[in-house]
Amino acid sequence: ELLESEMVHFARALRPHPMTLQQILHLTDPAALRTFLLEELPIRYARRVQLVESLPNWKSYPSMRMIRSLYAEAFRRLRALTQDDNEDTFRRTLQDIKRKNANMLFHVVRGARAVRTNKSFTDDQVNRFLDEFLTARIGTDILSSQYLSITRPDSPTSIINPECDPVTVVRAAANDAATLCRHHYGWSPPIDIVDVGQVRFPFISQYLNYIMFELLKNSLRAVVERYGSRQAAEAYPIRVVICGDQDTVVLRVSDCGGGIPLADMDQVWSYMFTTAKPACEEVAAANSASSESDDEDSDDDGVAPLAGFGCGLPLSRNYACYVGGWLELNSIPEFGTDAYLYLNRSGNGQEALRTDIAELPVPESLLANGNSCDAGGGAPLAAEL
Ligand code: W6P
Repeated sequence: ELLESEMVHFARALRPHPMTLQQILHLTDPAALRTFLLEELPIRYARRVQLVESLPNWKSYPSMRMIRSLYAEAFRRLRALTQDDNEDTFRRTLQDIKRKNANMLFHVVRGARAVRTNKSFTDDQVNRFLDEFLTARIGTDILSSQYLSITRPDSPTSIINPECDPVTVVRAAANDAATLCRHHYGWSPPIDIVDVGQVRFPFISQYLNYIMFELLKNSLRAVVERYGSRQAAEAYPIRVVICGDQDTVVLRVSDCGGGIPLADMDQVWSYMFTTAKPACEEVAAANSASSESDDEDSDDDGVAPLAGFGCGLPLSRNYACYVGGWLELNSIPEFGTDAYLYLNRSGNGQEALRTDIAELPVPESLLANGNSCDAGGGAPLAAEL
């Protein structure tokens, strides 16, 4: 009860403080960062709880119940800490939260797809929910990772690379994507990396790697399917251009893989669609897997998170947008596709967190009896969490 009302208070009366990569990069004093995070993370987790509760009938979706309870638990554990606890206690708490939340992406995308099967929402609404949720998740993830990175006993460092070299990142992503492509198809099309001028900028290398790996996989697959052999594809290399000015780093990936039908351009950005398998099959699988209990950890078998999950493009754009970047796809049907990734070079873009709360409905936990709500009616659950 105390926890519930405290979470409501945090979510409604307090605001997260959107940061820039430059600011996070310079949070290098463990004690100061801990003081900040002891206040900031509970605010952000409480809002995540409230975001889940803003979905009508969220209680009828096992994934949503699980997500809510994971964040409520994270909130509770952080609020139980005080300034007097030592750095190690705080560190272990963050590590534990991180470990418990490792499959969050899987749960929320699956949950959102299940929500969508009830007709009370449009794709647009569910996609917007996911964009807001996932952007907020990147934020807490980076802040926690920053603390864990600067307090690492072996080599304390920042989660943000102040001198991120996009060419090095692209080369690594291209090698990985080509290896995967060869594994899958037996050969892989050529990739040309055009390095125009020595760009260095503060960024999270893992995120840039994720985005470029995702784009290159798509281009490779398109070229493989269009040309059929390395020899035939030799004249149509995938080209990556890396350049930009003082303010912006631009990475363009061009392929001659036949393009995307213009009518399909919208669904490329939807979390609800996947080229791997139809979203409805996954939802069906998810529903049957979770109808017995809330144990949804069947995905946790060491496979790379979200491999083949089918929403790499919207996720990539979400990463890009987190600090004021942008990702765009342009198709020439029957010819090829250009992907443009724009990133803020200064590191001064603020986290794209929603800081207003006016539109959020009164949280259910404030309402009289717990089993309220209407709209749709998902499968009732046997057991409460
Ligand atoms: C395609 C489809 C696609 C998606 C994303 C990036 C590049 C490409 N190329 O044919």
